[in-house]
Amino acid sequence: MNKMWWHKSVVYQVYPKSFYDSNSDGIGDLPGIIKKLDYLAILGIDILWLSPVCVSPMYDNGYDVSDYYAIAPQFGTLEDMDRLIGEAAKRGIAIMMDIVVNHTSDEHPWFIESRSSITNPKRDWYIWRDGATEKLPPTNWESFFTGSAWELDEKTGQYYLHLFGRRQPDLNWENPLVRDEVYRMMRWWLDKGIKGIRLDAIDLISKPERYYDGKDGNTIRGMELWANGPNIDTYLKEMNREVFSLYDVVTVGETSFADTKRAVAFSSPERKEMDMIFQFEHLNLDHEEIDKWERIPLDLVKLKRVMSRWQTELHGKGWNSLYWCNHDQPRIVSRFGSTDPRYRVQSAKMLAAALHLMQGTPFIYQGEEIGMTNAAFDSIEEYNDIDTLNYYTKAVEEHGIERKEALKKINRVSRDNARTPMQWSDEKNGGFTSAEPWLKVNPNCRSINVASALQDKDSVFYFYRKLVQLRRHSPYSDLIAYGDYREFCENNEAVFVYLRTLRDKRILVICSFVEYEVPFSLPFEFKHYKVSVILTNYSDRRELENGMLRPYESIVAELL
Ligand code: TEU
Ligand code: CA
Repeated sequence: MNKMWWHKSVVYQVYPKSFYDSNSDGIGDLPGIIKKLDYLAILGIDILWLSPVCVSPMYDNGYDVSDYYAIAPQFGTLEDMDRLIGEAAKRGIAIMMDIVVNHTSDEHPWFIESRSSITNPKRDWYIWRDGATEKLPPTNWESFFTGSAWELDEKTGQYYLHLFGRRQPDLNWENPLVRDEVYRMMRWWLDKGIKGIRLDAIDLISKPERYYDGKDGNTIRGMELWANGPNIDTYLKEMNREVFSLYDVVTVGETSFADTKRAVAFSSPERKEMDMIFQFEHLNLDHEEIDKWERIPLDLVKLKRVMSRWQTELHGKGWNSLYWCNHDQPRIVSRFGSTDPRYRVQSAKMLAAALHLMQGTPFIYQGEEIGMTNAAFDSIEEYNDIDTLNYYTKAVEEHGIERKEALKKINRVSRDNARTPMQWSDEKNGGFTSAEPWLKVNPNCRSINVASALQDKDSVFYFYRKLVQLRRHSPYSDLIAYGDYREFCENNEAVFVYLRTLRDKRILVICSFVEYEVPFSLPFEFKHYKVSVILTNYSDRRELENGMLRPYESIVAELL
């Protein structure tokens, strides 16, 4: 496999609205991110992924773009963006833009034209169909954000397709003019000096030739028709030819329906599509198959199986992204770790070690590096996310679920869990803003915040920093980036154990996922090896003698 610069990189995701507010309007902004670049440089990351910053009505917080060539005024100006690119570069940090082109906002001029009449030249830039009957939409397809994926436009009497919110109409990728415009826009951003692109919901751009009803029992009704649709590879190869191949850029596609075979097709270097993808299998394990709001306990054996399968099946063929968190997912400590003050720090570190020593490019989501937890708001009024609010309305009004019950589910699952403002200090609003924040700050900012993490050498932050250093520049860098992977103790329900090997070097990663003590002994074949501990989340652990692992204990050891 050819070595690429991003094989040893670590990406940090910023959700601009919630990162740092520099001008006291309660909303994070680009100058705010610039102010915090030194902090990111201490963490040691290479790439800064910015969730969307273009002009948008913010119905879905920027994932609904109305002008691809300008910065949302809430966030700043194009000059601020240029400054951010320059200031980041000074610190060795590349900028990755989040490009949303499965759909636009309904306020995008293209859509305004498109909906103006059936004969408008831009009509065909979006997906318009007649209803199946006078009252029924063209098909039974569902949207990701609850309800039908079709919206009737009263004026022209036709329906438009929106796989996400009602105000996020899907672009018609079959139209070559649409594709050309998208590629032109991507080149414009790359010419500005960005070095990475995250492609939002990119596995949805190819719609089927014929439109008919989807079958029941799938994650989302209709998905077998439009997820990884017939022209997906054609479009991505074209995008690569027209855009990516002309620049030194790293690309990651968000593909929520990819299995490992699909992932190899997307990320294999010979196929020239994308560099890596975000898969979702590991985050789909703690909820019911077709309903993410219905949570079930995590089965560690299943999680290990999924992680190991992605490691082995992409090895030498494609490239993995490694992530626990993003702006759509609840916080990982609240999810696979523990928020109990006795275990929060240890479990956050353990989860970091389990992920970061695998093969792939790790992504850290803002606040993950200090072990931020879910929001747990006590009323629906405190939530902002469109997906959450749609679910609440439907659950309460159509399914008659008790308000309290619906709120309980939301507390665990809502995307706002990830979006509460970054906790910088124990000051008012966690030091995020001196105004009223757009979304409530988690009250635990009193104890969980950047300032105190930086002062405590045993903090989650320094553990992440250590993992970043191990990958980027250490005697283990090559092994972490390119080594083989092998899992041990597959059926152990408490401990995740894997070995990475490169030539005669090997490290063993041992992670306990439970809050009680569990017995652990070195796999038999290593009985006679010398064990040298490289990293551990309990400061008093110096050796790995056979015996017990403490709650959430994690040990990374070289076997010599
Ligand atoms: O998400 C696409 C996607 O697959 C989501 O449906 C995801 O599974 C869901 O949010 C989990 O709750 C992307 C963005 O990451 C998301 O923030 C946007 O809302 C969405 O696209 C529409 O642009
Ligand atoms: Ca601001």
